[in-house]
This record gives sequence, C-alpha cells and structure tokens, in this order.
Amino acid sequence: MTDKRILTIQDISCVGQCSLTVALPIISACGVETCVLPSAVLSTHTGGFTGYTFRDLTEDMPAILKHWQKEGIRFDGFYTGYLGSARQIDYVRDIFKGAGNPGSLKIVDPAMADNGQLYPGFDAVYVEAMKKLCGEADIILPNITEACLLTDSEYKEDYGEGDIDALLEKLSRGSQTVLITGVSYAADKTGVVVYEKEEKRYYEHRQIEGGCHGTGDIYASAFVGALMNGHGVYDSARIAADYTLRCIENTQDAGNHWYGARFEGVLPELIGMLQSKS
Ligand code: PXL
Repeated sequence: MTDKRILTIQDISCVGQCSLTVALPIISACGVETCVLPSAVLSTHTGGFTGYTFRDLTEDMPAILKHWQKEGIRFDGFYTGYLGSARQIDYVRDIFKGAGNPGSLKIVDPAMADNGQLYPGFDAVYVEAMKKLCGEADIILPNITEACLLTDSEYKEDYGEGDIDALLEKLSRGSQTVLITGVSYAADKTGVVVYEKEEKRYYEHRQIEGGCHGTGDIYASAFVGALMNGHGVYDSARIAADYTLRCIENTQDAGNHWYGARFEGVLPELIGMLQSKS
C-alpha cells in the first residue's frame, strides 16, 4: 500500500482489455490511488477489430487541467499510454508541467507501434510529438518498434545486443531511464532491457508462442504499480514481466481470446509479488 496518487492518461477501449480498462484495475489493485484522463473513447481497440468508433477527447483536456489547478489537485506520478492525437500530446506536456507535485515521476509508454508497424491512424507527425513527450519523461518503456521510431533507426526482425545497445544509447540521451520490452536474444526466450544510471541489465524469461494483444499495457501498468510501492526500477521491471507472463498463461487455456489477456484472475499473484522482497 502507498499514499501516492497517480494520473494515467490513455484511451478507453470499451472492449478489448487494453489501455485504461487494464491500467485502472491493475494500478488500483497495487494499492495506488489511480486517477484517469481518457484520451479518446473507442468501441474496441484497433488491433484486429474493424469499423470501431473513435471519439477524440483532445479538446476537453485544457479545461480539465484548468479545473484541477483551481481545485489544487496535483499528482505524484504520471503514466501515459495510447494518446489520441499529436496535438493532444502537447496538452499532456502542459499537464506534466501544471499538475505535478514536486518530484513527480513521469512515465511514458509511447504506445504507437508493434511488429515494425505504426498502429492504424498514427503518422510521422504523431511520432515527432511522441519524441518530445519521451524527452520530458523520467522513464520510458518502448518496445523495439517504438524504440526504432523514436530514434529514426531501421527496424530489423533480426537484431543482436549491439543493435539494442545503439537504441539505448540514443534513447537515454537526456539521462532518462529506459526499458525496452520484448527483447529476445534466444529461441523461446524474451525479456526486458533496463537501462538506469548508465547501467544496463537484462531480465530474460520464457516466451510463450502466439502472445496476445494488450500485454504491453499490462506490463506498463504492473511496472507503475510496483514502482509506486517503492520497488526499484529493475525489480519493478522483473515483477511486471513475471505478472505479464502469468496473464498470458492464464489466457492460453481460454479458447478464442485473441483480443486481450485475462489479467483479472491472476491479480492476487501480482499483489503477492509486490509483497515479496527481491
Ligand atoms: O494496447 C495498445 C493500444 C491501446 N489502445 C488502443 C489500441 C492499442 C493497440 O492497438 O488500438 C485503442
């Protein structure tokens, strides 16, 4: 448990077990007061569904910030995920500046791409705006595709440690802490590279065939929950990886559940992981 209050800014996909419908329950279960700012409302996420609705909430953001400022509402941490538009990213930067307690932590998951491709609806302008937001963050959590986009690097299916080091070197300019997720150097293995205070560590675990949608959001939310509970960055990265793996395992026997991971039933395990010391 902690008395920290965090604001998470990302979309509500009404159906699809991602973004806010994952972040709010996971971070709350970690005992952290979780305030939300929906960036957009979609009928489903965009990864595999067609014909979804999309209501962009960019225009609501300045008035929301103004109201919080009038009420003296401030946050100990910010965690951003999928954002609705490039202009919205500028408003998010205003919120970082205008609604944080002293020393508030800014965690940015530049959720915009995977498997070498931008998500539908995003373009080069959005990538440029996301670069700026990442430049103002304390911790960023890109996957390899996002890391390549943020650094103007070529995306390769086959990569080695040297390629990941080159990405880390570029991403960490500005002395941020960087976690690159989904880094695999061996068959049946994957993991997260954690770069903090010029030290690189790698947490490797088994890779489950097939995977499922929304695991990046589960990972980032569990990471935020662990960090807000006082775990260090590497320890939080490890806890988040172990929990995400359990969510995927819990989904494998669920039949046709391609659109998301069943994170709910294994939440008690995450709470147990938070309580154990590394
Ligand atoms: O999980 C990332 C994500 C979040 N929100 C929306 C998405 C996606 C990935 O496709 O479409 C709306």
